Amino acid sequence: MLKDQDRIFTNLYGMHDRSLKGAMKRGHWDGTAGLIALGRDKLIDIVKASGLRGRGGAGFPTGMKWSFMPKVSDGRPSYLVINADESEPGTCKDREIMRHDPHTLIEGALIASFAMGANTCYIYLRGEYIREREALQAAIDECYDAGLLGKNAAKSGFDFDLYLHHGAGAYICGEETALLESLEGKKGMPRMKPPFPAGAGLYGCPTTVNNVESIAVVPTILRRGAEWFASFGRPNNTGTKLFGISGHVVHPCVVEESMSIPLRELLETHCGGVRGGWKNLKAVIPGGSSVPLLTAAQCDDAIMDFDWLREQRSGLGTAAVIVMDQSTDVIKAIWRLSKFYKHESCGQCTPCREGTGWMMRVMDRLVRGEAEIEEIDMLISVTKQVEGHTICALGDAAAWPIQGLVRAFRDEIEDRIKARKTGRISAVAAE
Ligand code: L3W
Ligand code: SF4
Repeated sequence: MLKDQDRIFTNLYGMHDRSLKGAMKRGHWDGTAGLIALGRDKLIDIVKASGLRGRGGAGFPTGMKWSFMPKVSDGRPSYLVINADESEPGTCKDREIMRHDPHTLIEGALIASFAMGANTCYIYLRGEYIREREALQAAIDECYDAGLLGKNAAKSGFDFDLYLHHGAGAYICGEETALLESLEGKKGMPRMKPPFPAGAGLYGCPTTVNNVESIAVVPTILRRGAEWFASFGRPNNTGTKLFGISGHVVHPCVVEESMSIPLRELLETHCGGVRGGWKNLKAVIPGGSSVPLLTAAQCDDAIMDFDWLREQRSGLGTAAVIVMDQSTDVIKAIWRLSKFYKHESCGQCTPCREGTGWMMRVMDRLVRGEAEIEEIDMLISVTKQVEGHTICALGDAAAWPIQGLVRAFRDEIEDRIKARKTGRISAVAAE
């Protein structure tokens, strides 16, 4: 379990002075110019050595991503874009950083932008995040007034501007290239990759898109050292991590813990455990709605990191842990996600546009027990035709939870169909 002194986001735990003065008391903005003076290569090397992997869902190594940005400008400006479009169902960890610790993010934005040669950074904020917009904008204004942003930011000799852009509430704008389209004033539709944003991103210029948490941990990594950060978790899965736990636990919460913490320890230490006790657990979605669920048996040994969960054919994703107890209609829970993905598909590629509708309609009948048993295999076949055949990851995200459901709960699906046929149950009311 993480000790208090090893928490980066100390202000999430009731201190609540998010002003510049409060942030400085906690050590933020202390010697920032000295950190910048380390130079671009050294900063990137430290982030690489820390083992930090992207906290937005994919877990791509952050230092490596930064190293893709041009060392010498070809005349085009470079940009850092911070993805604060936190919309993955179950996920509300970045919200906590922006509400309570906005200066940690802003200082991280300055240092990261310097490391990538970007004089401008945009924070793309989820449309529904009104309080977070107020907190961030107030902090940005304070920083401009104090000379921490703008010309010669924080007396570093580096000119740096930071803008807050408020989105309009579309999930797909959290996909990095759709986000860039939206920032350019267009419809939020994902672009084909490659080219990756580091080659051609915002306005066709070199761009790195990073998650809020990935950027906000950087100043502390630099102050406390790469080795300190790398001392938490397992090899290739290092650092402290925010987990957002919701569903059937006694106290849902967002908490910072060591990467690779066992799931059971996470829930029992911080959430009062599963409602009705561990034996009452039915399933857990460990990383936001896009990853397949874990069965209760898998949860017994579950380790909360990228590699362990990937080996279980699930994923850490955004570390949004959704807990379901025995009272859960798990078929209906996954059906609700299917409805979400159908609604959020941007519609530009056929397998996703049509496939999400197909999947939702079959799931609709499975919930009611009205399908034929053979349709379960047909549904899996549809998921395989969507998975890996689309422009962006939303297609995969729609397919994987259904595959996980059928892998783990096929008996329950079949039982419902049989019970409906024999008149043992009536239609389960789907919303
Ligand atoms: C240069 C290469 N750059 C990859 C970069 C790429 C991106 C990052 C990860 O999806 C996942 C998705 C959601 N040269 C590169 C390269 N990059 N190869 O690395 O890329 P990628 O393609 O692995 O993932 P992605 O498209 O960024 C993110 C999943 O996260 N997810 C949802 C997250 C939702 C939120 C939210 O609401 N805040 O984060 C949860 O699991 O399904 O699989 O920057 O450019 N060769
Ligand atoms: Fe749009 Fe879906 Fe294609 Fe992504 S996979 S580009 S959301 S249609």
